[in-house]
Amino acid sequence: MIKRLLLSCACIALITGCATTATVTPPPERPVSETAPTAADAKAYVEAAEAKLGDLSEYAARVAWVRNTYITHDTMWLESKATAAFTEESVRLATGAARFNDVNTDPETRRKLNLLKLSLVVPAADRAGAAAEIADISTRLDSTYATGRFTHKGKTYTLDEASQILATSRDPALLRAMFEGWRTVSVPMKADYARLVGLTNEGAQGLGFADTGALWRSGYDMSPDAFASETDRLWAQVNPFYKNLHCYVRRQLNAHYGDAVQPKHGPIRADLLGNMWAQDWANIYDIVAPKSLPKSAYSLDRLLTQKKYTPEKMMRTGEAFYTSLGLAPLPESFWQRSMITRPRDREVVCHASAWDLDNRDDVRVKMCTQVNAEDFYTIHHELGHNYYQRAYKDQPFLFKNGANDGFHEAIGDFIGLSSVTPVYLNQIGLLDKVPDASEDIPYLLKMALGKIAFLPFSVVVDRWRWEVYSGQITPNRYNERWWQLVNDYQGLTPPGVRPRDAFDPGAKYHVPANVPYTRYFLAHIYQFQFHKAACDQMGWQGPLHRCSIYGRRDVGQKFNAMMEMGASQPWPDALEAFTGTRETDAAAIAAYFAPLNDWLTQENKGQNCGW
Ligand code: X8Z
Ligand code: ZN
Repeated sequence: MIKRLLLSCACIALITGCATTATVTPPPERPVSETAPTAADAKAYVEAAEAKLGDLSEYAARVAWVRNTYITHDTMWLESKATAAFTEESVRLATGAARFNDVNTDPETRRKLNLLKLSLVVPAADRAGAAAEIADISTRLDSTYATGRFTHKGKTYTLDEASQILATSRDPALLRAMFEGWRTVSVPMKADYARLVGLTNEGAQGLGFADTGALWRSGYDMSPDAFASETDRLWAQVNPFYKNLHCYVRRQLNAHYGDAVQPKHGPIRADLLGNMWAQDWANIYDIVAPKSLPKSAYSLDRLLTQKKYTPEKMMRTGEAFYTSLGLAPLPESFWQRSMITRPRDREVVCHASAWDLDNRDDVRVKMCTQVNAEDFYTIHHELGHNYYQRAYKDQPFLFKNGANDGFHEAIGDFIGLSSVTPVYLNQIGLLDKVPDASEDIPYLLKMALGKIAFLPFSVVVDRWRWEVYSGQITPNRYNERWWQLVNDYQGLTPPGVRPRDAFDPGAKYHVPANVPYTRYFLAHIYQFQFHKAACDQMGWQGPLHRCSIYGRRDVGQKFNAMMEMGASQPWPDALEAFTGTRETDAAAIAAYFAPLNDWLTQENKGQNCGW
């Protein structure tokens, strides 16, 4: 997951730059005469800027790839230099774009001038040294996270090892140790992070935004305030369902662990939910599985191991889903250059990401894949980024991006929804027999532990950052406010009192890496809109959770047409092209989970829900 100049998809090529490699013509300098700029000047400015950024981006992406797949003092140095040079250039171009503010340009040029500003996810002020300091801090934060280790009872743990224990152990003391241990890694990040907030705010203000949070909220073809209200509206739509799930899960955890570990009332202990950030609860399915229903007939985790899947085979299986929709196979270079397992002998950024190194064909995935259901899904997620990148590669440079960042995150998740259906797993020989309707509730519950549990987490991360950037939260309240938000939205509590020096937000990748997170909240709404639209297009009559689009070239063609638009139009146009609607709406996710929500409502009768 890496920053990119253009709205910074978690997973698109970082466009940092090295000024010394630039060979293209620079954009026209400020005219010497005071004559007002014309629409033609604006168009020429944008074209020159695109040529320059396009050229710089390949160098930058390759430097970033090397640092991400081989963290050393020297690769950090290189990346930091490249990022600084690129940020300086981008700030110069974005600032220069302001002189066309009052020019009546053609719509395409106007959109590009705007995108030029919005592309700076971590903006620097237009003064000597600002970009360099930001780049230095960013690379250091990201590398501190990636190389983080802690010890417990004499043994050293990486994030993958601690996560594995959180997923499988049912020993509350050990779970707590892993949860707290990982959070020691972010303690030293706090001062850097606080400094970075001030520096990027200065940059955002230089570009005309109130602060960095307002800049991030401006990438959705509406005002930043309207966007914040939009996320409130969507959260309100799904919140009752989350409360239902929370209530049911808390009761099962209480039954399993007893009152001393998980009380009947109040928030849930965050380390009991099977994931380091309690953002995905699917790993505790065994604890919450409905006792009143037949035991689930299969576990994808077990099937993958039984059928001897390897990370490469999982990746090939993911590709085959996309090609079944009529999309082209991945280029040979993908297989040669991707990093799909953790290398034995060097430090890397393990957090999964998908890259576009040359804005054309050199797409790759970087992942420390493990053979389990979670990574099977993540592979489909990452490949979605790569297929989007390939679809819009013929767009002009500033439009080579998602319709918005939520779209970029939703593509692969939409495919992922079909890729875990029993009917598809049966078609590819992973599952011998498709279970009957008695497995619908267990299946939906498993899905909800992933998808519904995630929603409030994805709200918390950026609520916290928006408040940090606006100055509402100062460093002395960083951690306290984080847990307040976790309590309010997720209804969770840490397993014990947090130390005074803790900086727990830094223990989540996207905070040190400065990747905006609301994209994932949106993606969790969009992917169900895509899924429902696709199933409707197929004439699917059954329940949505049983629908799989595998092999449907008709759906693939229409979907690719939307992806080919890239960022060339406001996102409602893209949404409309595939789904027929211009609104983000939680009705599709609600329809998908409706049978489960009804079942949970019954199960929770008489319970004192909430916290
Ligand atoms: O960061 C990711 C992807 C890369 S864009 C692996 N995700 C979020 C996370 O891990 O926190 C996917 C789901 C949410
Ligand atoms: Zn992603």
